[in-house]
Amino acid sequence: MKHSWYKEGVVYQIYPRSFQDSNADGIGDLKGIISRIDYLKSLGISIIWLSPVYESPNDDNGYDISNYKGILKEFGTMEDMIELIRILHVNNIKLVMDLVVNHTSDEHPWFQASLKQEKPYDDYYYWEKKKRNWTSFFGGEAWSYKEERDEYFLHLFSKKQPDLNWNNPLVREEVKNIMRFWLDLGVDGFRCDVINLIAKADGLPNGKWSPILRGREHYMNHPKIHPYLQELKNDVLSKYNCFTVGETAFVTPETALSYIDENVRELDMVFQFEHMAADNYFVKWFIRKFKPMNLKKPLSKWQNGLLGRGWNSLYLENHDQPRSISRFGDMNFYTESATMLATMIYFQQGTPFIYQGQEIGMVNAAFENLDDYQDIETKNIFKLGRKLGMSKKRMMKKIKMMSRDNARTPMQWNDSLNAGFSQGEPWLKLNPNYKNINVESNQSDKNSILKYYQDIIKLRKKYSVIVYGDYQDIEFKNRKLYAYSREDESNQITVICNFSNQPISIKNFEYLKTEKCILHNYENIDNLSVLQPYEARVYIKK
Ligand code: ISL
Ligand code: CA
Repeated sequence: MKHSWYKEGVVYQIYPRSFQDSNADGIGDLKGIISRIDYLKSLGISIIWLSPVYESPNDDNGYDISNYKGILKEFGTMEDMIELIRILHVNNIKLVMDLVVNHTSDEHPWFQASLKQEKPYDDYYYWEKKKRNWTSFFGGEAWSYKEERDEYFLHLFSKKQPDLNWNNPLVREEVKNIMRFWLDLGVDGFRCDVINLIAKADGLPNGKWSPILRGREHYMNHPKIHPYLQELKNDVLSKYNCFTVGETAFVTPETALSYIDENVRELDMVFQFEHMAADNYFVKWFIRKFKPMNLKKPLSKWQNGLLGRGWNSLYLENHDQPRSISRFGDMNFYTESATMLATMIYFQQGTPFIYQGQEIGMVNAAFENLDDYQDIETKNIFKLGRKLGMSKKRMMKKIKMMSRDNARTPMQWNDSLNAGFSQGEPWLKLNPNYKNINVESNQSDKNSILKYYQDIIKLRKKYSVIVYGDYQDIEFKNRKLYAYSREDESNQITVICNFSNQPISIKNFEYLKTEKCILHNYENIDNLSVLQPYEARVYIKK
């Protein structure tokens, strides 16, 4: 694989609303982020992905943008933003912005003008006399009526997130213009929100029957997307030293390669979602019991599927997903399972993405009361479930496990008021466990999860085999074990993870006794041929 800075870096995702508040209004902000740069440096990360900070009515916490070139007042000013970019760069940290261009807010001036059929905006969105039967990602219909035009418009997400009409060359010019604006300010790339949904089939036909996302065959990875992405690449991205990661639900390695193959590179990498279904039936509300094999299978499929052809993104968490320890770990082996999960994912081939709080072992908040949740998706799904006849209890059980707010509770810095996040009333309740789980408690414990993340990042910088080496599964059929090797011309490493709460015998790995263990998550290795519960080890051939 060709070498690049974004392949060698480690990305840290900041959800600004919940990271650090600087002025006691209960909402995280840009000045708050600036005040925490030392922490980010000490973690060792080299790239930040910042979730949206643009002007927005906040129907979907900033993923509904009303001004792409303005900063939401709650987060600060454009001066703060420019200062953040400057100071990150001084500290050798790059910044990737969230580019949300499948849709805008309905309060964006383009939509307001489109409503009034003002030229040239009349055709910036999808307007139809007859509604289609498509359903939305957040539940309910995806086509809604507007009296002003006596027409229906498309919104794959909330009613306040109308989809942009990418057929319109003017829309594409607007997007390129936004990208240039931010790249010229110095940002180093984009995380492209739901980018594989931007192209819709001509004529917007009705969808075939489906219990979820009816109509999706007319917009998911639609072939028309490729010329659009190539246009962005040729006219803008290729002119800057930047990278893109596309958020692409519903892709296989094959579809992904149509975007990211080293010879195509419409996008530099994608977020795939197949391993996020390890505890559900592809729709997170259809929960199934977690089985390690259901995590290992898709991860290995992606490692093998992209090998030598495309670059992976490595993640277990983001602002849309519940906390990974709660999903895939074990609270009875809290530190062990958290560090095992980190070993399992971050020694694979690809760029690591760490979501804020993951590195200190934050877990699901699992609030009991619906009123404690703020997320529009959570609220909508509750209503929908009730409408379909499901009991309150059943719906709350799902929400406690799967709500996006599990990942959005404020960052836990210390055990003081509001975990050091804010001197005011936080916009979303804290996880009450912040007294024990926080940055400071991690910093003062030499065996903490945070220390382990720091060690992983240091190792990645030291051994390029961790970045670029080829991946190969070991004993794939063993359901309690996740083991693999990474290899390049000069080095070979072996990663072994016990994915169970029982000791397991690993006699076949005795050959490792001649190799050097560079990382493990127990104080000592008592017995080379037995892995303790959730034990993880990384060996390098001497
Ligand atoms: O969050 C999800 C499931 O709980 C996903 O279906 C999610 O909506 C989808 O991956 C798209 O996510 C992105 O776009 C949304 C926004 O709400 C998410 O926060 C964002 O990551 C609309 O912009
Ligand atoms: Ca604030």
